[in-house]
Amino acid sequence: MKKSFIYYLSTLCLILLLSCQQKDETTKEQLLWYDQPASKWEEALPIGNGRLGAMIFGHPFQECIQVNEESLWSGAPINSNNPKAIHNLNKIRELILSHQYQAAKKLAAETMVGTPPCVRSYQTLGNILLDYSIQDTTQYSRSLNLNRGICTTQFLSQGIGYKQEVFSSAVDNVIVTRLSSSQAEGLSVLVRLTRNKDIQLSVQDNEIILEGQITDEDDPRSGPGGKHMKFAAKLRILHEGGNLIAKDGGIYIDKAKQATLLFTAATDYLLSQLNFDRSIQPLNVCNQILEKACQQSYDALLARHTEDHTSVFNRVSLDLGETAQASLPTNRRLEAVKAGAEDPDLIALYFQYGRYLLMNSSRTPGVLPANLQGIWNKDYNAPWGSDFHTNINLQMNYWPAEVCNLSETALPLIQFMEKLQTPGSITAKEMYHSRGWTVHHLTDPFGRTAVMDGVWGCFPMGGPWMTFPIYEHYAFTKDKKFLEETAYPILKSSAQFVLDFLIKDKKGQWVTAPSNSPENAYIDPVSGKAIDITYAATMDIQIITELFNNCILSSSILEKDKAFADSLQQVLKELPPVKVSPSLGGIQEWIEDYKEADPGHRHISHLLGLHPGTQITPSTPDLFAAAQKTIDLRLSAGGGHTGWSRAWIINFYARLLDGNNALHHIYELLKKSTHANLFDDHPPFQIDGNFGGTAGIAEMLLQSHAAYIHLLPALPKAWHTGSFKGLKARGNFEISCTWKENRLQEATLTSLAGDVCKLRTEVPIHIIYQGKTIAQSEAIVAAGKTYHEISIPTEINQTYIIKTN
Ligand code: FUC
Repeated sequence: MKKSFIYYLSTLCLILLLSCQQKDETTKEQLLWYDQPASKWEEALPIGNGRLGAMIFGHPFQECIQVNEESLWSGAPINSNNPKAIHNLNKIRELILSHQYQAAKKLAAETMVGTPPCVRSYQTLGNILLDYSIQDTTQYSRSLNLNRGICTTQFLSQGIGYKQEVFSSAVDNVIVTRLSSSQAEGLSVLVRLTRNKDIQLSVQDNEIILEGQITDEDDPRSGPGGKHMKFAAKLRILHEGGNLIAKDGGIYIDKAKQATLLFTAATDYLLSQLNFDRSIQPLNVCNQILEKACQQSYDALLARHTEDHTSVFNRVSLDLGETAQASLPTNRRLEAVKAGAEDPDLIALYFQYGRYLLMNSSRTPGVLPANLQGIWNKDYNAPWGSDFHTNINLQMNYWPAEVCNLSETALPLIQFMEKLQTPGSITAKEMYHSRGWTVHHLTDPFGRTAVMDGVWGCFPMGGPWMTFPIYEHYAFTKDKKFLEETAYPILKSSAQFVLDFLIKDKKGQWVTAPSNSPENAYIDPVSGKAIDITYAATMDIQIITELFNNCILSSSILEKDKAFADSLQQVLKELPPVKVSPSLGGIQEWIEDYKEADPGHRHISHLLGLHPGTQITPSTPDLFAAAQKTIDLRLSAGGGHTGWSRAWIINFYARLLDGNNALHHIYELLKKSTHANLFDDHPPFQIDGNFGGTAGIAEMLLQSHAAYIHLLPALPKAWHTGSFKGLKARGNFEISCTWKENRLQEATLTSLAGDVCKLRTEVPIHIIYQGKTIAQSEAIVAAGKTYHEISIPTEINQTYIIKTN
């Protein structure tokens, strides 16, 4: 590709042009853009509609659009609860409580780990390949417009201009690819659909049809093989000018002016059964979707998609200030950051990209939550199966959902959890003789809830932890019907599991056993060896506290189940306290002050109470200070080395009200754990870091977990001037805010539920409603610092202006 000054100028003009298209007055268009095609998958650009995802390479000669359908998984439902578990549970507990950890671990490995212990993998659907009959190009650019959800590739070749636009429409349930040329008869391209495994392909007139069924091999780790999920995909070509010719297993578009490719896919997976439903004919589903979509012109498809996408995406904007790098291609901006440059606008782009990725991997028409890779996966055997990991990763995926004004993205997770209660209650009963439901450290779309992988998978608190986003959905939306009909039954059932699972230790405290602090180990004082099995790891206590508090609050809001709530309250009093480690000064991770086996471990589970939990705040100064110490210790021993671990650290610093350190770790995330397409690099690609990073940025600007809304709680020095629009706070408040020279200027708060609003700021403020000042803040001191607080009753759907004095 030629590079010259003129080329750069023209590319820049192109980008400016792109970003001006359909510009909403208040929203600066967010673009990822490049002057080279993607040379590998981690440089390609993602689109999605919650169900159909695609990665677009933007290659001018041999384009590859790798496609996914969210439910296309290998494997099948299996009850893999180890039948020996229940007969050995008491013995394992006795061994643990008498500190015979090695023997406990051995017995747990023999009797608790699932049979079989592994899930299979989320799989790629295949590739749409486009071979253009051209050799060289100039003025190449490709971009992803986050506001509109459109990926555009443009270039010139021998005087002809080419443009490819791809979007995944949630409204019409199709991926639309528009190919156009600047000349009549200018577009000649061979279109193919490929997959290496388990399919049959056929071409009929203007359609390429793929039908398949995943065939799994027998595997002692993953279970019996067989003919499993059925799937189909269909691509229809609508061309303007020229001819279509069947060729090389695909369709050659010969000398057209432009063409529209409509693509859809389906499987016979049914969420309500967590299983295949053989009455579903995937090809029929594809036909129905395509017939409907074909009734729309390309312009109508585009307009419907854009309207829908922008209505969700444009709810939030963020301006952190710009530097000269803002006009560079995204990969160069990232390289500059890796070389030490600051680029606040790249951070704003990263934030918006996280929102974009969440809305495109977790919304209707999709039914499943965002997995380890969202919905984007190129492999048949993805890293960790691209599964739903429930000891941090799936939880992290949903941290931005509510605060970033994407409440509906939480619904696929919540619906999935509703269904998971069925196998989860079988696990609770068969393994632990408990009521309620749970899941251990991972699951798949077939609802595997047993102990998976190995002894470190003995994490029965996975289920209770999974319930946090359900209560958060209520706290942010104040939807009482949702609380009553959906949230509370799941929370209550989870709490019932905990009640039955808890046992008394020798001190008379309620404890979990077996337990672990996810994937970490300590030095067993008896054997001197690293071991991971324990009782009442600090994280368990914090999870139970959050869950029980959420249940107690729900019961009081719904005015029901008082006796049950009282029983939870009683148990809360008898849990071991969260302690400061006498030897280290940080939060103690284990029930005893054991020596750490891996002081720089990526999981920092014992800080769950700081984030995402609500138990460690400035109102608990000793724990607050110890949490800070914990992070220092982890970092000084090399912690934070995976993308998601770094992202969690950003959230921790935000909650510690330390904006400068939070910002430092945003830059570390960009420098060490980010691909050229801004995908998080665990390594390899894992999407949780994107979502955790996005949530962390929001958490620096607005917090509401501690019974008040804290405006700009962790603003770093370097973000001296900026603004955000449309973030959400608990209580269903929508908030916009501007600041200048590191000082709050003005904020507006719209009350969408008419709740009482309590605000905390660093500067004195007053509130104006209908032109009149209705309240003045009062100074308070918390954690040794002066803040200003104000509390007002609000009217539903009314906006209040917050001004500094
Ligand atoms: C947990 C983490 C790993 C990885 C995996 C998918 O097991 O400890 O780092 O993120 O999930």
